[in-house]
Amino acid sequence: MSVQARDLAVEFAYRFGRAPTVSRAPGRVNLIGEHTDYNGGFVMPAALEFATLTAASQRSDRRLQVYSMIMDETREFDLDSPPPGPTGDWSDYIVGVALMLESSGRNLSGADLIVWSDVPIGAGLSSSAALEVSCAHALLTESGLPFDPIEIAQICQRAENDFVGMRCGVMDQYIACCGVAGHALLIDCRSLASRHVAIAPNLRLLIANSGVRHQHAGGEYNLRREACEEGVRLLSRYLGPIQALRDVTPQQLESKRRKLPELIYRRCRHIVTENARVLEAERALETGDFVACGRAMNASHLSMRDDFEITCPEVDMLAGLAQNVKGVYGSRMTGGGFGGCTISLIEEWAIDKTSQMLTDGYRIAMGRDVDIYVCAPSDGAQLIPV
Ligand code: GAF
Repeated sequence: MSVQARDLAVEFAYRFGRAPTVSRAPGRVNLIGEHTDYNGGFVMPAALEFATLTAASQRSDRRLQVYSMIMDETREFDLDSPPPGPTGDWSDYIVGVALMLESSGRNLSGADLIVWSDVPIGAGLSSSAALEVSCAHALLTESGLPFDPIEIAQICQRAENDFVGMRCGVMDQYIACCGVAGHALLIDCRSLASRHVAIAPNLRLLIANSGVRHQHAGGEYNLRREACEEGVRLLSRYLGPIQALRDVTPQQLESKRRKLPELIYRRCRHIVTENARVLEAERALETGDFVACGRAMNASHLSMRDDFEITCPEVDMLAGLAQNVKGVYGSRMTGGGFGGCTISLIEEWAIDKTSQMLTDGYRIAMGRDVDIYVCAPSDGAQLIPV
């Protein structure tokens, strides 16, 4: 079901008897740079056309009443006596955002909200960040407060880190806030500066959803983060005061290889080589060297598979199938890992062939169906006309 802002406004008027504003925040696909964000490094995501819409209208009290059209469920909270911790419910993201906005010094009004989304859930396309950012945008709008994109991205990240319990980096919230149509963003996750990277008009981003759902909170994702922190702790004995793996070059890491446990070494190698690949991919896209960009994407997949160990047979299969199709420059898993989607950088004329090869190959090899989305990068969070 595709819901437009107008449909949401009609539903809102039916439930709450007044007209809402509608805020939109997109999901994302990451072209390259996986798990580098929480290591102070580089990422290159693009905002998707898939998005979460939040219809909202201010209340005179400090209550939040939220109806999810996807879940067909309503939740209510009082901003003055909020739940003490997460409950594992979809509403955790909204409560977390409201609490973090308040603890940043913003005084929110109560609001009635309806949320709807077409970002596939658990597919590594950042449905959580889209929900967080679209609700943050709606709550700020209804409270008459400005939306400062980079600061709000950090606040939404904090909601996920400190309330939901998932120690994610800032990439997903950043691109949901700051995405630019037609472009990927090269984000420096330490300085939080970004550059626009145009996606040439002849290229398409083809996303293949393996249907294997990832589960991040509290699991393997946080373990990868701990391994990186251990790497920093051990390496700083030899390399001086490094803050993050961002500060380590591939050469430095190689020179200290024997000082590290094998597993920690491989985790670190993924991060330091991935940072270099992001910058190479940016250079390649800027100069029209799509072959070099694709090479970096393919190498990224191998690094995630062998060093960081965050892929699974299904996404390995999809990346491998795409890499062998004419007109595909590169293909890799995108997102946090353990399932989800691949992204392939392809020529527009190769869409049909690639889709067919993935569909047939995946069914034969894995006995299941792949979902394919061809997307154009969209804008970040904004109010949309009703
Ligand atoms: C998830 C996280 F939320 C991001 O911060 C990032 O670490 C990503 O996994 C991996 O690159 O989407």
